[in-house]
Amino acid sequence: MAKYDITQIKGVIPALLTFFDGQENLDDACTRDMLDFMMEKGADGFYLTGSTGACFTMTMEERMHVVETVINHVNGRKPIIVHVGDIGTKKSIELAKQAEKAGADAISSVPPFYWRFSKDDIFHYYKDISESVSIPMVVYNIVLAGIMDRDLICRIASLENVRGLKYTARDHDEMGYLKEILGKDFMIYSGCDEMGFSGLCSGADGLIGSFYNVIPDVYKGIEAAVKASDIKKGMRLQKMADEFIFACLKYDFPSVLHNVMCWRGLSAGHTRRPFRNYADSELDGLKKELAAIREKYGAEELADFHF
Ligand code: MN9
Repeated sequence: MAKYDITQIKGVIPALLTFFDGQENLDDACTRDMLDFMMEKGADGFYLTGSTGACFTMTMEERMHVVETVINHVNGRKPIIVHVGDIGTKKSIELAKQAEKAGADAISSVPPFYWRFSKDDIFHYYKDISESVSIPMVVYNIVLAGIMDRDLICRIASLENVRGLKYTARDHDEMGYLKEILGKDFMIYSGCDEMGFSGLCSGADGLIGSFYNVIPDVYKGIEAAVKASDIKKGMRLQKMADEFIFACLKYDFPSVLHNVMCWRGLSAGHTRRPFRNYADSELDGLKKELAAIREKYGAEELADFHF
């Protein structure tokens, strides 16, 4: 049973990586360790089996297994949003129903992709999925993908069970506008980690993204700075986070995140093909760059990384 109302789902929410073992099988023990680490560092909830979680490389059963493993382990301590997106509505409905049954607090989905679906097709995709369950739906709009415009988002947002939007973009005027017109109880999550500070300043209720797997604590600092109207501190932390992110993004994503998490003293598993796994020795340059960022900012937040 869902435990949290959508309006309680806020703060820093990792779009959870999926942790595989060396043979590309799901690694449940590793997943539990990673959840513990993130909760210790302040994660306010989890967004499962999204693109950071390599969902489109997984079978339906595997996606459901991750959902069950995470929900059982988190055990109501934090809210859980499950990404159920797929190109087939029927498959997404199946995933949505399982998520609800497993105890998820909300579902989410990217719009159907690959083929050029009409606006009506996309509207009906969200309608059919959101009406198949009683937990709320968070629409996921990656602005750069150019699939949904403002009118379509507002049309989808008028559906009864659609209660939030994950908005991934590098500018926030549109996001702020949507928050304004959709109202305070319609939750908006900023999805671009490089823009976390800006997102919160522009009215986002929370942050959902991939780097919160690795440095959730840095973003808790950003969130606290915004709450305290400490612009200087918020900007400094975001600048540091940006340099950290840009350094990592010179390598294949999300593969590299598994290695970077290991440098925090964790055993962060593997990704699966076609994503590649890096040998640590291939990442000496990245270690040097991240160490230099730590030095430049005198960053206590990065103190426990072994670079
Ligand atoms: O979930 C992620 N966006 C995409 C949101 O994967 C498209 C972000 O967290 C990015 O990975 C991050 C790095 O660019 O901002």
